[in-house]
Amino acid sequence: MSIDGNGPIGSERDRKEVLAGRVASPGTFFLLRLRGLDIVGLHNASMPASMPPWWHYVPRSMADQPVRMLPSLSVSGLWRNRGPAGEAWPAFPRKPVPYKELPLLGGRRKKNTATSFPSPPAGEGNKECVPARGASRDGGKGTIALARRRGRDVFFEALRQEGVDHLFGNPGTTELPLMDGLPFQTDVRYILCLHEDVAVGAAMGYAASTGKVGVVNLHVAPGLAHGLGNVYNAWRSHIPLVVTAGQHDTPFQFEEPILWGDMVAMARPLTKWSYEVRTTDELGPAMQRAFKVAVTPPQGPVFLSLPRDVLLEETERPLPPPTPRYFAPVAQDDALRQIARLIAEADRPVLVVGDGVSRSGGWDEAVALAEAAGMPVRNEPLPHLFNFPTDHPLFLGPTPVNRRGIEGAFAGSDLVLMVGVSNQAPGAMYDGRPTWLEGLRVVYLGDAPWELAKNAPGLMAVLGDPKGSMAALRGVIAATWSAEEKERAARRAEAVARETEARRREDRQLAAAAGRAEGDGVPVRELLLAIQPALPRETVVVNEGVSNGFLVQRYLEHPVPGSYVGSRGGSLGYGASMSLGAKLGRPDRPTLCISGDGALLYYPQVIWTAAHHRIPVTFLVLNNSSYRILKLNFQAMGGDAPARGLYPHTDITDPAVDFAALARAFGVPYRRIERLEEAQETIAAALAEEGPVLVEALVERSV
Ligand SMILES: Cc1ncc(C[n+]2csc(CCOP(=O)(O)OP(=O)(O)O)c2C)c(N)n1
Ligand SMILES: [Mg+2]
Repeated sequence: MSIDGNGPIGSERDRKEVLAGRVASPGTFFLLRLRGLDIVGLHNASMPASMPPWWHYVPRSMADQPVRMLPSLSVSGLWRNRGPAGEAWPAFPRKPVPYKELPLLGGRRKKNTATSFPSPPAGEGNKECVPARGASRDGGKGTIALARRRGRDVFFEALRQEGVDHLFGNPGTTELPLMDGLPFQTDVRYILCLHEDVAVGAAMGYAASTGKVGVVNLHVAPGLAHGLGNVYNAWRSHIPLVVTAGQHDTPFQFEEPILWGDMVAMARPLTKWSYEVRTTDELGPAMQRAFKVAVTPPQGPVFLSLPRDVLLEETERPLPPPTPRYFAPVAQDDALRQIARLIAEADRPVLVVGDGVSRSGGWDEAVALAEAAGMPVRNEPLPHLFNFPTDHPLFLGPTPVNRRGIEGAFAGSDLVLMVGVSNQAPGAMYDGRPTWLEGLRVVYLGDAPWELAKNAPGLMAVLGDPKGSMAALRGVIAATWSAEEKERAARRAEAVARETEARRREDRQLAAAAGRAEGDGVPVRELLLAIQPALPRETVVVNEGVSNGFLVQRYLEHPVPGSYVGSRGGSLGYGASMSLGAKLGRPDRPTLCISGDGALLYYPQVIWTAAHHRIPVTFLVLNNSSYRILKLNFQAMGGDAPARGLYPHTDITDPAVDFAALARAFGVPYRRIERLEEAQETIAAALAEEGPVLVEALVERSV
């Protein structure tokens, strides 16, 4: 629950306030003062009829908890200094009582002092919620919960059941029923974003950093339209999202009121499932299905339209329990044997790891497979994630996005094993030939059937969970390769390791020689090499570097799972937005967001959300005062304008954007990198700040 929009109950701040407050147990209720409000909860007990519906149940897992755990638990109700019937609650004593001396409800002291709620065991379903005795349907046995509560409370129950603790959104009148429920639940923190596309991007970042589903609530039709850029990115990047939007009351829609639109149709082409919930009874099952569809491979966004009446009306229907989602159909043994044979017979096999590897949790399996088979490794082009430790001796680097780059990357390879790769054309420039090389001998393995061999035909397309299938493939290699074949693989691995080491030496020399190269601004490659030592290993780099995006992939390390977050969609305005959710999902990891100036200027108000909710992201803007990529692409296209040195409407000058003023406007500190030697220290200092910081680097402009 968020009170006054200041974050969820359970924060350190609450702990201090509870220390200063007092819990009393008048009968079976508990009472405490938090953030200046008197909060009353019902503790698995009899239930006055005058209570509003959300009091009718408490989670079973809470029923036995001593009240001293309250800061991490659900509080069932909230009142401002009076009870539901208007009567005054007992006054709080003036003198604080120490936290540990708070009386325990039910008198039982549990050893368990965990700070989070255990989720119900699979199959227990709604036994998690026990009704108040007066409200139960089974003579008070308390085993089924048929509590009446509003639709919007069911919405929050669904989030809690999925372990989703952040909801990103931008509200309007049609979202007020949901907002009205926010103060009465403790599990979800609402993050206010000042544009719907920011909210969707933040949910994407949250999904990327937690592996959970990102949930976002948008305003009705035009609000959804605002968010579709990032829904597009999520769709191309296979990011599991439950995108919701408020809709007008079902009977009102006939009149086509202001802001109304057919949102189901709007969202359909970019989602796996798009649906308008018709009744409050249907809401729980619809939420359950939405989560299921979003996470089933290939993952992706789903959309639910939530009419106001659906959220405001009451239902007794229990929320369906989550279906345990265990997805591990390992590729068939016969197929794995054929793949193992193809690798054994190849001279220069290469492994390409795609986002499906990270999503299946398969980093270790990819490393073990590459080592066993002596295969050098590349990350897939235009990745959403990095899928192999970049500091591993077998790692060759990222894959370029255009035909020429791909030709170079795979020159001489006689077998490419692509695991968990999205097979889209990753670049935006067509040069008259297919991006993926005809004639390349490719084996596809992954859990997204549509992607397998989608563009270039291959030797084999094999359906299977990346993690499990790579582990099994390694097993087949170990069991079936001859000693000679294993020896050959080991020699290959050694040769690759030597190449990798030579490349790393070159990088270090570049970094050391940097500084001399500065012409019309700080050179970006050298800038990245210079800041690398300031980045702790756990750092999450969110990349929207656009013309410099490939350098971010290539010259920064992404050594552990989750180190890199990008988008496969290319709809600008995702980076800074995603970094909000990425940091909220993993507050323990330093988060550096690298954006082009043009990219950041899609939604500079992201910085306000970071400041308001105190989300300590370092925003590094690579300011070249231009849409540089468009100049480069103009040159590649060879049009009439660039032949005369003209690049119409690609400069962000006159006036130049004042990023220092922008930082000031949103209330965050500002730092500037004008020279390469300032870079490392500036980034280290920014990352060490407690809150968000905007760092502007004046980078080279030349094309
Ligand atoms: C929503 C959206 N609108 C427009 C574009 C077209 N576009 C692609 S790159 C780019 C410019 C990016 O400029 P900047 O972020 O400064 O990066 P730079 O090219 O300078 O490195 C634009 C406008 C896009 N990809 N997405
Ligand atoms: Mg730029």
